[in-house]
Amino acid sequence: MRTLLTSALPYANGPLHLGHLAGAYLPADIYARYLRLRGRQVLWVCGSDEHGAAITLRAKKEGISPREIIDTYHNLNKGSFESLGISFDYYHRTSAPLHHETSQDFFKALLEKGDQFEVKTTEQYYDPSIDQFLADRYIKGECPNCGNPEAFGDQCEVCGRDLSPTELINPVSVVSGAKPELRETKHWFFRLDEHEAWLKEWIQNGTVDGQQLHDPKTWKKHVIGQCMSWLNEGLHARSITRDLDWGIQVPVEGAEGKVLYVWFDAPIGYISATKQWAAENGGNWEDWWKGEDSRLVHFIGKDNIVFHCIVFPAMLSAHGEYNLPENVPANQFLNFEGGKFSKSRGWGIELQEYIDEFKDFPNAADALRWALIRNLPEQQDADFTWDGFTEYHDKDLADKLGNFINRVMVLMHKYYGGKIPEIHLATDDVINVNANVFSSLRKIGDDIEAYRFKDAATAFVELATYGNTYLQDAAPWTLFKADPNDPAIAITMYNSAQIAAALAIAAAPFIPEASAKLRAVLLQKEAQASDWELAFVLLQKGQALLPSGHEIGKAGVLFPKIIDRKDDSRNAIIQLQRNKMASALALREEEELAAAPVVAERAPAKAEITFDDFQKLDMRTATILTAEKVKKSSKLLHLTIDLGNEERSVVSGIAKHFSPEEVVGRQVVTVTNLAPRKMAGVLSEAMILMAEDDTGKLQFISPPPGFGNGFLVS
Ligand code: B3M
Ligand code: ZN
Repeated sequence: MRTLLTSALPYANGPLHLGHLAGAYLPADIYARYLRLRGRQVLWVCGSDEHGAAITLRAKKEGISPREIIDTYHNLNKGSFESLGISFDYYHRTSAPLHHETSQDFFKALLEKGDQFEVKTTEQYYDPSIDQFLADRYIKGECPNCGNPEAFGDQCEVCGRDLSPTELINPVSVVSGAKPELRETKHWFFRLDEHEAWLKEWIQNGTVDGQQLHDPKTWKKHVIGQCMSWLNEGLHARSITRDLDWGIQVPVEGAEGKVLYVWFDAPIGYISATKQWAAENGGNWEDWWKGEDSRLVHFIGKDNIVFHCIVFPAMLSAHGEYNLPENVPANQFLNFEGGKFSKSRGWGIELQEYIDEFKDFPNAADALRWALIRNLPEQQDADFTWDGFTEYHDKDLADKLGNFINRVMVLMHKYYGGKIPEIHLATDDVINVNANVFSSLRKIGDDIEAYRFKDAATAFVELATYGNTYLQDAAPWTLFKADPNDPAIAITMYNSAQIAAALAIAAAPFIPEASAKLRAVLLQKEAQASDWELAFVLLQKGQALLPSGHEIGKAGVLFPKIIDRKDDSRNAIIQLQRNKMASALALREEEELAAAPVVAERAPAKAEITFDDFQKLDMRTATILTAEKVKKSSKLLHLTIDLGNEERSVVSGIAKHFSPEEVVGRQVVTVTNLAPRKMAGVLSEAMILMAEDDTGKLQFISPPPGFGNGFLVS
């Protein structure tokens, strides 16, 4: 069985930050490393996404070529990934000739089908001062609905209305400020609507033409929820060409000056990366994409779900022969210290910034990976904090993992000169430890295979805790004082060595640098591709990972604690980050003060109630699992919420303020004991609490990040 993994191709027009890493790269890296360690055939491709209007416009604004931009960021992002141990098998780029050719061939194959495209001529805004048609986002004007003078060509961010550029009053080009002209232009539209029926069946049931391709229970609920809200609204033909001078030429006569839309060519980038890898490493790229014994998994962030679960599968199916993804384990978003990552507001930390500023921090890559893994936004948005970084590092890596392995090494050298002692019979204790270590490795592996990376990390920490408890309870140092030849000491040390070796191996997907160091010291050989598989087989047979007589080396303190009274150097590196946050906050306060809005009048007070009245309310924390628009209503969203031990259907009047995609994964506070009632024909069994801000926009009342569901609010 081959496993082909892809991670979203980052745009090569800016640096990546921690949120990106936690979304589509770190989870895939854990998965890829684990499968390789199990001896499976894996190919993981990624690369830079180097086309699109954003790159073109930025180049125009800065007076440089798009090539300069993409070269800079391709190299920067590729290097950052490498420094953090992200182990792609191939990192390609979409400006490569092979990719252009592959994308054009794909387009031509669809064209030849005859029924996949529709060609339409429409009027679009053109900016004469830069000789370019303008993407919807690059036109601003007055909103016909609310009068906001700064509405965009695709949406008004004040009233939330979806717009088309021609609805704007007094439109101007965002790029040049010029007044755009309407000009006719011809485009190719992909008939996504033709694919709606089978996509629905596939997303909901995992079947295509009655054939079971995957088990939908293995997909994340928020992924299916987002897809279904799209599918239920109905799919439409989508334009897949653009009038731009940067990108892949549309390979049709009469289409000069037109390029493929970036979201058409980018996912094909996964295919061309596979081809390039095969060309350099030998192997047949088609086996990976078309083979019956190949599976395809896309790792992405939630903003890319529709493209990977609807548009690209439709393209693959339209082309024919290609496998569909077996899973798309998309992650939600990661915030930074309570806010969104924002370059302009100086909020967050970029990957390269971390690498540079933590260069003197021991195990910097592993420390960051670990903090992110413990707090991955797998089912709901998560929040990265430096407090969390410190705590996960010190409690898990230093106190549990590092401390245990260190004690085993020191004691083994002290009692037995570093050699695993002989034990003369497999006592119950030996059998027990073997079974526990085996089931722990299996649990970690099962969680990884089910894309539950946070649970896998928890199981890994539990194994370290088990080791510490085992050693502490057996207390060989006490026995040694009484009688250094007590056979119980040998059994304890033999068993502890097995636990330590299992930890060193199981650490590999999460903290690869530390794992490699530990494996070298404990196993006394270079880490091997299938170390996990070998360990698994040995343990299953009740055999030792480190047999009697095997000699282990020595390692110093692996993870020196950050909070350490005697050495403040690591904490000082983190303090620097806190200082940066403080200046960003101060700057923001100044700006906000300068632009202080007139405070809107607050709603008048309501009549007094008794405490007993208040006590009657049953309010609980919940997470929104799925969201879709209620048919024939512009105000209502139909949600399902997770209340910890049950799910409920809720109809909420927030559709004017939030799109369904925006609310999936949000944690909220709900009133759960209102009598159920039907709204627009849909049953509502709870109410979501919202607050209205100065501008009249509704905002969620949310518990702090990572809070559980179903907890009583009072
Ligand atoms: N470059 C968008 C993004 O980075 C896009 C992903 C392409 S994956 C084929 O969010
Ligand atoms: Zn508006």
